Amino acid sequence: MRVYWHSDSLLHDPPHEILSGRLVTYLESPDRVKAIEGALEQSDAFEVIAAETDWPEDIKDCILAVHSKEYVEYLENIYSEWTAIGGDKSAVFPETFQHRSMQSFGSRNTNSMSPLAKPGVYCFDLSCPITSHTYRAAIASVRITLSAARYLATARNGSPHFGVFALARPPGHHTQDALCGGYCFLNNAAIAAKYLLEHHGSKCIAILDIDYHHGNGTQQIFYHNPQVLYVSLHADGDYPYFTGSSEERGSGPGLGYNHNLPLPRQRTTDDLYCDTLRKAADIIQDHAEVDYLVVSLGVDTYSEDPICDFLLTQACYPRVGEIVKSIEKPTLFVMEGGYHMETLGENVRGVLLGFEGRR
Ligand code: OKS
Ligand code: ZN
Repeated sequence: MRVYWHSDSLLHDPPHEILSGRLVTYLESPDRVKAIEGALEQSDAFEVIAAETDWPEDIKDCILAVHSKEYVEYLENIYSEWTAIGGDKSAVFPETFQHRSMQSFGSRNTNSMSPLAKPGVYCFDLSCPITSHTYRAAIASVRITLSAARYLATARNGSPHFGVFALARPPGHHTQDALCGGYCFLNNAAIAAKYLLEHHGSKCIAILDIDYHHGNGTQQIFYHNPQVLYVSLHADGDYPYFTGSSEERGSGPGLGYNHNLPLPRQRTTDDLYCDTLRKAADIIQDHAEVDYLVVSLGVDTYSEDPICDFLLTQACYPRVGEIVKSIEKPTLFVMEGGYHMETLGENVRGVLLGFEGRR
């Protein structure tokens, strides 16, 4: 299986975040990429490739098919605006959040706002500090994902089990059209889905999100869109807290194209997880029009992960890969979460080898 990565994705390295009120070292560290790459290089099943720099379609247009221009300009420019008025040089952090009850006095154009105010419009939490290199890293993450998507669309050899892995970082599934959070700046999986629809003649994409957390961003981006079927397994009632209920089914023409399968914290075992994943696979297979599968791959479902309350063992990951394989679609795996450094690489490798029918 081909694996795409890019060294620029390591440049995003914020000093800290706030987790349950504590100032801690940033969990979503560049070492994650090195750990995953190291584990994949131990197997001859993988070929690791640097994402190409020449991109025929304009990468910016692909991003703007998902995210607003104002939001992308925020990511690009806020660090210099913030430091110019004396903000801390390590990273931009929100100082306030524009709560919905504070929006009723006429919405001002964010261009006229102080650099101290903008993060409160474009961020929903404190996990998206923007350093001098964050924008560049986020673009690299998109480049990785689009390179993998293009390879999937052009080089697939007719086998229904054809897969490719985008070792993307920073992750993406929490980013909405104009709102970042949860370590995510640009929604890689959503951008890839749009790219396959608009540039490779796809009629319908399924996004299967198996990260521990609900992908509120991907859900929001495609909530009204019947061309993208979003199916998510995630911890019930955990971060990002306000989304992920099974009652969120899509809206307007998108009604019926959003499926949330929340799982109980403290009680989700390998068997319950795999049974639920088979239900997700059935939902996707019920939509014969799906021509590509995008998997938002998080392995923060592992029991030892620092922010996980499931009971999964490492033996679960090859089983997850086999179930994804059973969907029988050309498949783009896109990296999302996973923070237990000792097992992160092995667990990702387990999923991908399970998909390939190997050990
Ligand atoms: C608080 C961070 C809370 C957890 C963020 C979860 C990120 C993730 N600063 N999403 O899939 O793994
Ligand atoms: Zn996660």
